[in-house]
Formats: sequence, C-alpha cells, structure tokens
Amino acid sequence: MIQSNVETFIGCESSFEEASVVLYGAPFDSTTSFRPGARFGPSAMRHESFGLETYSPYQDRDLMDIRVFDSGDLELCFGSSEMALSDIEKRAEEILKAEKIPVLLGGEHLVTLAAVRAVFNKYPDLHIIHFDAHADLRDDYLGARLSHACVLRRCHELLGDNRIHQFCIRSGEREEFQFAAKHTDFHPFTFDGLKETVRELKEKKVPVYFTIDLDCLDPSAFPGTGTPEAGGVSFLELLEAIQTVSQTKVVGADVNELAPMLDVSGVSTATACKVLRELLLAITK
Ligand SMILES: [Mn+2]
Repeated sequence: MIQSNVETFIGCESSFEEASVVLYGAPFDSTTSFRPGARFGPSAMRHESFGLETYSPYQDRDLMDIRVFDSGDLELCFGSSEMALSDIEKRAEEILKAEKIPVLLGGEHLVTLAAVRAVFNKYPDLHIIHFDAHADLRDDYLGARLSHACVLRRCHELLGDNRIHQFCIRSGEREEFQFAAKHTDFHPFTFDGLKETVRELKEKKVPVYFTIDLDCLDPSAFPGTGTPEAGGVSFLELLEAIQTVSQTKVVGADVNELAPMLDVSGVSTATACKVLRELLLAITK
C-alpha cells in the first residue's frame, strides 16, 4: 500500500497500541533567556535520525526490537507558556493513561514542567534525575516564574526536598547553589555520586522522571544550544550515566535544549539523536 510521507524518529514505527514508549515533541522556546532556536529541535532530530543506525553497539540492542510510537510534534502557543504547558501536560497524561512511558523531545527546558506535572499526578512518590549545565533553580527570571531558568524550582514546589537529583551543574546564581545545598541532592560539574543515588532509588523502588538538558555535554561536542557552558561532560560519560539511570524505574523522560540552527556543522543534532537512541534502548531493558 502506498503510504503518506510521515517522518518519525528512525526505528520508532510501532503503533500506539503496541508501543511501550511514546515520543511526543514540544517545539517551544518562548522563554529562552539567550539564543533562541530550540523549537526546531524535535523536527531536526527526526530528520537527522536517518543518518543513525538503529543498532547500538554500546548496548547490543536495536530500536527495531523495541516498540516506540512517535506521535509527532504538538502545535503549541508561542505567546502563552501556561497554554503551551497545559497542552503538553494533556498529551503526557494521555500516554500515561495508556500505561506507556512518555518521552518528550524539547524544545527549551520549561517543557519538562508539563511532563513532570502529569507524571507526578500518576506517581506522587516521584523523584527526578536531572542532567544539566544549569541549576534551573531561579525563583523567577526577570519576573517570570515560568522560564527555562526556573523549571527545576517549579518541580521542587511539587515534589519537595531531596527528591530532585542534579548532576553536571556548573552555572547559576549564588542563590541557586545555596538553594540546592538545602533542598536538592546536588552534584556539581560531573556524574560523581550518580551510582550511589541510583542504588538508593533502586532500593526504595521509587518511580523516576529523567530529564536530560543536552547542554550538560561540553560545548565542543554539543555547540548547538541556546546557553552553551564550557566545562561539560563527554558523550561517553553521558552514555554511561544514562545506562546507570536506566537501572531505576524510569516512568517518564525528556531530551531538551537542542537548537539545531546554532550549529552549522549539524553535529549537535546527530549527537542528540544518538543520546535519544541510547536512552530509548536503555529504559526499555
Ligand atoms: Mn541548561
């Protein structure tokens, strides 16, 4: 049968019914504090994914062996963060209701708040594992409480103390670092402490939301992002960390802050695709 030309992420061609994981894109970047362009992340990843093998030699697993449905991008209101978040939350809710794992493609990091709202609603004992260059713990950014610079602070208001586990953080205001010292499980600069955190979360058998801001990677490996920050981790370190996190009960995840047009070489988009492939293969083990 001749079919219409619909571009999914490579190897993610399962039906919704069969799928254990559902991709949904949130092409939103209205609160980006510096260089915009993350709204083009999800579509760029789908297109670039065809340069990637479905097989991962790191994990000896293939996307063709797992069941992922790609639901495409939401049509979001750029003029209202609250409306955009509401639409993302509704989509996440639908996916969770069908007992599937929602995996969100950003967009800027604020979109994570919507997914966390939906996942927290289903799993009130939720923990968050957060990889990022930035703490994202500001109470407001130029007066706006809905900003990608505040997203983990808003998540903290839902989850409370010591349930947000932050890694690779190397940028923020002094107040954010002071807030983190009191209220989150905070690991600056590297993945040091991740294995211990994962061991504890496994023992407690708690559900985990896993959010990857791709700017945790060093800008030499990942320049295509709105607020690049020197001193990041390597791809191989991120890969190992993803495999470590996948030992917990991951009930939702996202990959965000790719701004493809800020990297003329295209290597950032290719890297983002590889991160997503490894994440999908790891959480479906
Ligand atoms: Mn960031």
